[in-house]
Amino acid sequence: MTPDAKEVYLALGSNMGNRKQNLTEAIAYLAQRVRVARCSSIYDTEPVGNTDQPRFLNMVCRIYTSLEPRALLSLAKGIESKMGRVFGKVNAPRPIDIDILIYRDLVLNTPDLVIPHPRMTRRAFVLVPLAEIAPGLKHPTSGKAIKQLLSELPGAEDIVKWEND
Ligand code: PH2
Ligand code: MG
Ligand code: MG
Repeated sequence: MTPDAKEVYLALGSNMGNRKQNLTEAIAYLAQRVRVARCSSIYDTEPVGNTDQPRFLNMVCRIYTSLEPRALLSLAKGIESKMGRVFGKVNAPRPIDIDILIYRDLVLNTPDLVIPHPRMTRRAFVLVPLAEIAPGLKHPTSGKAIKQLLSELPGAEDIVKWEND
């Protein structure tokens, strides 16, 4: 590992096309540029927000990278475009969405990039897989461990471990 590699958590989601294959392909693209250390199980999740769209497959990965946050965001957006994501419509179905959840202990508030991800503490489709691989990880702004944040969720989201399509 390069000495300046940072521990970063990414969320991956797909609700268009072959969802499993899309996750696998996105991880392969990521692995060309960063070290993908560990990924969670895959979860089949009901759409949150715009509920009038297909169910998602979601997972999270711990990666190590020396890319700065903005460069990592560009990498993620580049992979999303390469995989056929059309930008413009907010919360429309997408073959792949790659979000930066946590970048070490960094707190960043800019118009186009907010870290930690501003909605992660409210979303079971993020916290369930994240608690699987990093239960004791401290969320930088709340100071709470991931498993604590998960225990505080109302638990209304429908999330099942994914077996097959
Ligand atoms: N992503 C969204 C909005 N809603 N719902 C689920 N279940 N999974 C997602 O990845 C997701 C969502 C915006 O990025
Ligand atoms: Mg997202
Ligand atoms: Mg996104």
